Amino acid sequence: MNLPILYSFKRCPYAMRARMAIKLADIKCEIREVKLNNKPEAMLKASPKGTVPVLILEDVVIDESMQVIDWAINKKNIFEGNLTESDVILTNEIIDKFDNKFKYHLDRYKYATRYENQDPLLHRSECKKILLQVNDLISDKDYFFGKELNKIDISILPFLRQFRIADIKWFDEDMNIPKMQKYVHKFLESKLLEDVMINIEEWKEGSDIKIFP
Ligand SMILES: N[C@@H](CCC(=O)N[C@@H](CS)C(=O)NCC(=O)O)C(=O)O
Repeated sequence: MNLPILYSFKRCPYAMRARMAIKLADIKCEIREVKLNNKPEAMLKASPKGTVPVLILEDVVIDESMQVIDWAINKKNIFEGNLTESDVILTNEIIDKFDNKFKYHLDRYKYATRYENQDPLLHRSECKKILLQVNDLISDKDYFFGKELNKIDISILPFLRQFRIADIKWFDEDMNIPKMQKYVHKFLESKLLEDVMINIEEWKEGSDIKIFP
């Protein structure tokens, strides 16, 4: 049987969260690192919208990161049964908030020059407002819901990492949301992040097969 093919880009937060789910589920894939300014024909043929991650299975193409995560969770029952019904509802609400509102302001903070007439600090303060709301919901243990890693952690932490990178000193020293800062740092020091942030040469037609994880 052919391995699933995963088109990925190391620093893309969407691809990162998909790789984390695949790593946790330990599903072997052929990983193809792409450059966003030079997307392979084969990827665009499978998914013309041209975003990563793209996961190609025998019978279906999954080109939305949350769907890749759900596929991996369901296939291997990772995170099985450790959440209440209201935690599941909260998970969906928070992921939605990050994918839409937070990401909107994050892009205009981190990549302000790509947008016209945008004040990056205004967008940073909008992001901070969201973080303050979310902060009240985070446990004081290692992960969002306590001691166990869950879908919510792998889904939102890549965006928090990106937010920090926009101004590391401000995030670490001046943001002043200690629980959130601790939550992000725990992730930055994790083996899971190390395992998914591997350097892989750009894939071209005919490249050697690289297996992940
Ligand atoms: N909703 C998509 C978004 C994926 C996405 O936007 N990925 C970015 C990279 S971080 C991308 O591929 N952008 C296309 C481009 O820059 O050409 C998902 O969750 O998979």
